[in-house]
Amino acid sequence: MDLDAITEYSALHPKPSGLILQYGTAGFRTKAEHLDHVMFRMGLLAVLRSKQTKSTIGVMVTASHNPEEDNGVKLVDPLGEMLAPSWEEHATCLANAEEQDMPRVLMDISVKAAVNLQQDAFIVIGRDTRSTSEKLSQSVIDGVTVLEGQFHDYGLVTTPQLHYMVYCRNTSGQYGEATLEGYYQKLSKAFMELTKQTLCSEDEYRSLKVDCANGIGALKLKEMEHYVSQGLSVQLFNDGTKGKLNHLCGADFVKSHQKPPQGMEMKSNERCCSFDGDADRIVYHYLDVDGHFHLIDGDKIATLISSFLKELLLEIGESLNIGVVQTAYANGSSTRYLEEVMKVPVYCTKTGVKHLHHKAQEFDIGVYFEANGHGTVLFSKAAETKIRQLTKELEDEKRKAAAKMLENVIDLFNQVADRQVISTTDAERQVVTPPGLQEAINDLVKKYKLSRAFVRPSGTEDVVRVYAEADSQENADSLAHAVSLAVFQLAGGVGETPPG
Ligand code: G16
Repeated sequence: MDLDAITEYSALHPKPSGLILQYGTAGFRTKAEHLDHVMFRMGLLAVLRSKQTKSTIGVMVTASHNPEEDNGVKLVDPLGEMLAPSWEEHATCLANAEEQDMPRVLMDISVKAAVNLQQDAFIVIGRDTRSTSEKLSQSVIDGVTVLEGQFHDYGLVTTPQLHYMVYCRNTSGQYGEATLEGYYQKLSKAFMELTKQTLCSEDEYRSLKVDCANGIGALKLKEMEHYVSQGLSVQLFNDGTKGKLNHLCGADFVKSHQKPPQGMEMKSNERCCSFDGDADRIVYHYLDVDGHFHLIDGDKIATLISSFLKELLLEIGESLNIGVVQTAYANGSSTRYLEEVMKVPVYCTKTGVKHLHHKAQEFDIGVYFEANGHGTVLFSKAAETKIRQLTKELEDEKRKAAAKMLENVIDLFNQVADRQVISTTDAERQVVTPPGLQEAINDLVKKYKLSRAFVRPSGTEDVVRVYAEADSQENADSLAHAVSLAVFQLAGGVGETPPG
């Protein structure tokens, strides 16, 4: 490690004094102007992680659903999953090190993590459409090159695309070809095969209006459109030509406001969906004949997918186990439905794709979705092998067709993964500190029927999130407001009191 070069280049990416940042739910996130040093340092860290794992590591520059002014960075581990927790700690240490301590902190990490510094390193980099992303990804590249890592810059890509590239490269192309063309080919082939086997041939099932949140999803869907055009006809809205990223549109807006995105014409019974800023969330929605808005969020998507998979397994006559993983945000009715009607075991983890993904790996087939639209289905290696084998061995036509459908589902799902006053436990459903807050929430919840509420510090924005459900929208709103006031009073809220 050339410590002099590190010191010299690090001075070109100075850390604003006093700034302390944390590797949060999905990496570092804050105002873009505070991130240059973090990007440079994550370039350095990615090289160390690559040397340690002897694998390609990904670096994605994005702040996803956050406002346009924010930016962020997350590292992608060898199998396309989120960075290992012990390395999140190294990332936080390195991001917060004072300038003069940088070489020492890097050496400490190398020793602690037993990094062989002689090993080659390869990093792939991607970014979203934020105006600050290009310059910030250049700072990542500066960090990579100063440690003599090799890199490939994929430029503008969605977060799932970068995860895919990492996984492909680390499986020597077995998972797919590490190019955008390879990504579109793989997904569209599975999608087209699957739709051929279902009742999707009628036009009304084939058209989809897509709210692209004015982000990268628009560019990439335009590229992908012709690969799937025979099975799906998409109409793009909020494609970034005029609106602002994530502003009054996109999956986060639609989910949290429970209303249609601006900039999209919706007629009754048309199928619509929304992406977020880096296109790793999707929620569906439609207006019914009376013009009422309905949201098909992650909870409902998980329910539909697990029902579909259960039906296929039943048809094949295979007893692979299915588990569904949710977070505290999952609506209580969806959990009850899955457990009591579908008879599928449901587990709850902390917010963050990394937590859900980890739990979902325990099953033959693990379905995980956050209510906000992040999610996928994981097949264990053994389950995948079994299913692929059945497509060849089964003689009964119906069973064989069901096995083939499952095989296409495997290929269709991109299986790679993903304040501080308040602390929580029980998968973030119970507050531990400040004292008295959980009791206050319990008292409020008792006043409403079929109600639940919880609060937790966000890991991506400087806010406390409040969740509430009850037997009617009005009661849920009123409970949410009462809980917000309790948070404000007991956890030292700043600014104006939450409006009713
Ligand atoms: C990220 C994470 C998600 C999480 C969301 C909100 O999403 O990947 O798992 O649900 O942040 O997290 P928090 O409530 O801690 O702010 P994204 O789409 O912004 O990357």
